[in-house]
Amino acid sequence: MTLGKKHPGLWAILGLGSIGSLWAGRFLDKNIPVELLFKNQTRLEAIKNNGLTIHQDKESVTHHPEDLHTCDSPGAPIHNLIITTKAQQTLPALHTLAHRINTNTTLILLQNGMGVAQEIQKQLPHNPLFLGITTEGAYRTAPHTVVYAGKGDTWVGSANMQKLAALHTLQAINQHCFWDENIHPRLWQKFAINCAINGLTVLFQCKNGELLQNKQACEQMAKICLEIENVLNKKGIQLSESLLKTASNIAERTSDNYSSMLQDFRAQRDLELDYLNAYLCREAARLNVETPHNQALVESIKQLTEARRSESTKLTNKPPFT
Ligand code: KPL
Repeated sequence: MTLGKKHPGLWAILGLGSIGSLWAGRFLDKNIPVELLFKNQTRLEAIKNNGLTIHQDKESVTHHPEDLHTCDSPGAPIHNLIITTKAQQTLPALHTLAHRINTNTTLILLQNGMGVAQEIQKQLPHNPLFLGITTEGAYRTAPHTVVYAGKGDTWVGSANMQKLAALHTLQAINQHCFWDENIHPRLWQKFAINCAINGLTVLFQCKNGELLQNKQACEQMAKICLEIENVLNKKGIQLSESLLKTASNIAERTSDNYSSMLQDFRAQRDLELDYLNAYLCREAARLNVETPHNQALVESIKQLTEARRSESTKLTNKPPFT
């Protein structure tokens, strides 16, 4: 397939975490030129030196992408930008990349959480903006190695009523990528599931499935889910079954996974909390809905993060041989 070959700079991926790497692998598999954009030189070097390896079903493929740049490098305007950064990293990354974005740059946001799309629309009100959500599961075992742990579907829709001209390319490289005329309910459903599971796995320091074996976690999940449902109801978003039931099923189906938030916590990365449960609480306050259990969860995770931060500062500052 030579799709896009005559148009260098047509596609770029910002954020080479696990989902970004899967998409990068798909472009490279089909020989469609894609530029990979990194925040800093460290991960760029890791992939440049080792290639990008994707493990799937006991097989692995190593790609050797050539078009690797940091966001601050000079370059031509980007036509289609797939953004797979963590929510909290998105605006700073787009800011560094601003010299390569013009009003024709199509932005496709594929990440967990809520709130970034509004932030982008404030900064780049004229750009075609598309929002995606995926049920694929993947995790990194090294800066240049990704395990494709669970097949799933990716849904994309418009944030501002536009048509995605390049959808055919996404669908040509991923047959499980679908268009959704009204993506918002789907985004809210995924958001609700992430709010119900991710924070609790950090609080209880456990795999998704272990939440269901812990009485205290189950009780907390039930209360958190009720509050989330109240917010969704107020927004007119219908769920096909109770959130507790859906979240429990997902926790069961992904029982052996560490949630993305727990992975971030353990790797000492910033958490998506502001775009998950904290976002929910802000939205709830706006709509006059009470969310004390979500609020308490947010506070507890902030305390845990703070405690871990001061612990690691203490360790780094410790004189040797004491
Ligand atoms: O999407 C997820 C995540 O970890 O972010 C869940 C559904 C919780 C699966 O791990």
